[in-house]
Amino acid sequence: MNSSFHLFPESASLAAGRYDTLMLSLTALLCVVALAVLVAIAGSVIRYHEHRPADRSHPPLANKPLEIAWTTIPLLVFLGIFAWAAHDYTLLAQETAGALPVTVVARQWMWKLEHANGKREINELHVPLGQAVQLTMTSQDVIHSFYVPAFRIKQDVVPGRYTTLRFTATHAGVYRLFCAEYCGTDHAAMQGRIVVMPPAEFARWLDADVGPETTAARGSALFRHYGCAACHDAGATVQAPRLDGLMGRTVTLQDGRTVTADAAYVRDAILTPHKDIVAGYAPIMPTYQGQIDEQDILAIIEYLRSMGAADASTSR
Ligand code: HEC
Ligand SMILES: [Cu+2]
Repeated sequence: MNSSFHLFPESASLAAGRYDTLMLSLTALLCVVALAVLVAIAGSVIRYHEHRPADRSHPPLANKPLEIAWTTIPLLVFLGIFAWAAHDYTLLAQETAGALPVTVVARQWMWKLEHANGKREINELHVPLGQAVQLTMTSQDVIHSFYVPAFRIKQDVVPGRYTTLRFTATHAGVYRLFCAEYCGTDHAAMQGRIVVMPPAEFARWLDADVGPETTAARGSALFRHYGCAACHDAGATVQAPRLDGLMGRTVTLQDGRTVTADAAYVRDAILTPHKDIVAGYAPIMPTYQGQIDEQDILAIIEYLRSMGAADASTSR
């Protein structure tokens, strides 16, 4: 990073390219409109200057086609811009199959990140160049916001729910990560770095000093540690649903509603088990509210995911 003046921050992701195009197009359009208004004002000032002969009778004038045109054309143009921006925006939250999963847990005042192989980082995220990365984020205290100007991405990180963010870095380098939601005394210090590396170098980095367990393996151990296995594993004497193949499946609840088992559903099942009861089962699962932290919940979800995703046709 050099100190010379930049009108825009560096542009280092696919989203950055998309948003810059949108932003510049919008600016260009506004310039055209502003210029047209300025020309009209300047023209009128000259033409109707006090000392110039001009028709000042001001006859009423109606021109329906003109009025319809200047109403509908801008309307269509701005609706078009809305559709364009909305499309770009949805791309950030869309899950992609091949994306590299990274979990993010924010707290006052740091970022805790974990890769699927169990490698953890604090205030620093290493990612490979040119590969999609999928962040699943939550907060263990207040609302934070994950903001990387060079990637043109910003997403609130909210306690009690998962938000996602997807990006593909397009330039190797080191970029700044900020918290963009005022979150207390040291909010300004809640900063980090995103390190974008060539894929081979990233693979080496990812495998170096990695802990003994993948996130899924840690989740599996936690599944036993918290006693989940005693009810949910095959052979348990308790009547509880098997959880393999759960992720992505449609679950029918006791009150007749159906929900898709995603990360948020599992999190709720663990913390507020009495909210959504699976059809055909008794509400005997204990709540783990206050006993399990966000990173452990994410690890259990990763474990459930590793037990196979459902094929979309199975439901119950
Ligand atoms: C005392 C037995 C028991 C324990 C311990 C237990 N559960 Fe459950 N769990 C159940 C039962 C019974 C249900 C079905 C009724 C319901 O939805 O509450 C269930 C439902 C679930 C569901 C929804 C399943 C589906 O098919 O939609 C998930 C996910 C889940 N449990 C995860 C866990 C996790 C993770 C743990 C450990 C942190 C755990 N459970 C601990 C008994 C238990
Ligand atoms: Cu913050």
